[in-house]
Amino acid sequence: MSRLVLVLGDQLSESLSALREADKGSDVVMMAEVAEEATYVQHHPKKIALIFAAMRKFAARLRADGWDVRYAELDDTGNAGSIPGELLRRAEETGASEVIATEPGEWRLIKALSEMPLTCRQLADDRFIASHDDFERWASGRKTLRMEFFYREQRKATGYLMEDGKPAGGQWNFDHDNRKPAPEAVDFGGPMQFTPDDTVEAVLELVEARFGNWFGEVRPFWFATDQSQARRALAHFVKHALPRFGDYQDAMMGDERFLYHSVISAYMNIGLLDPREVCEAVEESWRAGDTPINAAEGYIRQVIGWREYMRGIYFHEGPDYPRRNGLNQQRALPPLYWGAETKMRCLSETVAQTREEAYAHHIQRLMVTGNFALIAGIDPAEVEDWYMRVYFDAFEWVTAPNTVGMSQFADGGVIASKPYVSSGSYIDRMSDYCGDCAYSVKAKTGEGACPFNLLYWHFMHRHRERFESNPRMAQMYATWDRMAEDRKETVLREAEEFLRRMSDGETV
Ligand code: DLZ
Ligand code: SF4
Repeated sequence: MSRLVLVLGDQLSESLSALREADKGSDVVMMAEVAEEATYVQHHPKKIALIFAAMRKFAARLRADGWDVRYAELDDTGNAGSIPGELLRRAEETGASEVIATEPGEWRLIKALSEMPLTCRQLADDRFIASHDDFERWASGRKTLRMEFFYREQRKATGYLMEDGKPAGGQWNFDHDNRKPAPEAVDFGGPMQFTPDDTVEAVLELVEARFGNWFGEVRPFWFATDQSQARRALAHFVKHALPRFGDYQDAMMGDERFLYHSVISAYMNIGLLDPREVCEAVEESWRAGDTPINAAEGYIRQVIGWREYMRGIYFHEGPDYPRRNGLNQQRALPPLYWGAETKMRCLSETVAQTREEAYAHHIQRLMVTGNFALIAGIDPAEVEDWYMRVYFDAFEWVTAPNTVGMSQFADGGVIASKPYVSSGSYIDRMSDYCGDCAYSVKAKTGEGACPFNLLYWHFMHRHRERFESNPRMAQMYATWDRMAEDRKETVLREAEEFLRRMSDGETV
């Protein structure tokens, strides 16, 4: 009897464990665009378009390869509207009584599959380098789960950038070379763009009709939607941007949204690119002498270190993780995150870019939108929902640890040893935003003072009990304590006033 092989919208890899396990001659592949996945968060329309277009092309490729694929488009009559519903419908249609799946990247769906009235085997998702067991072995008995040590294990396990058992270049991490401020000009024209073909165009029309009024522009749409395009985008990045990626990876520029970033995270996350092939391409460029070690190491660390570590933490910590609120922050996310006018240029640029591209790079996410939410006391669940909604690469296994843990310090310090907070001076050093801002980054108080300068101290003050004994924050508390009393009072009063006006819906 045939079995159903589930392929989800972020499992578009021919090497998928469920496909490897299945029998092309007798099993049936089930793929479905379903309302439940498209609406459980209001994803950016570009993200939905990317996933649906890539799903349609992947289904066509499997068919060409001889698979029997049952594919439901969102508007098909009979579409059951959810993944379990579609599996049941296809089971009835084909007589299958068993489902082979690759474990989804979200607790919600893992649970839904395990509760179905069909036997569903969930196989390991071995597109990731570290298995759950590998991560547990690494985590067990450790007092802290810092990324850097996990990353070193991953380097040893994969052998990337290793020479005679030692890290190439004599050190594991070249991050101190990777903090150059924004350059005068960028000599990279940005990620490779693809003109929509008929399949993509049909999806764009569907998404415009169904989700066009959600946050985010669907056009222009230029993402890669199949493996061969994604590979070309990767090669383009490696050749033209990677050599400078390291130097400027933390810089931000108003007119250069992509700087030297690869913008391939979503391709990896939905399965069009394998993380190993990405690392191999980067390593090859370094071995050929085309890319310096700080760029190659910085990039590979994001893939085998940071990305795998995020997933490891998500599964290690359990289903309650995305809703943790360790600092008990309760303020509502202000409308400026949805594009309402703000005088803060760093935020208006980052949100405008996010709306148009469904993309912002890691420092924009961490030190602009994330930093502001943290120092303004926003409820981390609202921040997490925002990140899930607005970015093309957002899936809970990565977004929850990145937002709740790393960016909002709401997991009680599992991921970060101190909160990622800064005043305006960090943004000023790393970007060209402050020059054209209505606020003055140099002004610490008074008319026109940069809100980051006020809120930074407000955050430190209101969480003093939690952070005062943290040695990495001692210096900041010493600086605060040296300030004159009346100055401290002014800072806190102006910060309160700013927060009140923001929460009252005034343009700030
Ligand atoms: C994100 C997403 C969206 C928007 N739509 C679908 C869909 O219609 N069908 C599908 O199989 N998968 C979709 N996905 C991806 C799933 O939400 C994803 O597999 C889970 O969140 C687990 O990571
Ligand atoms: Fe952002 Fe402050 Fe700089 Fe304005 S002055 S861009 S608010 S950091």
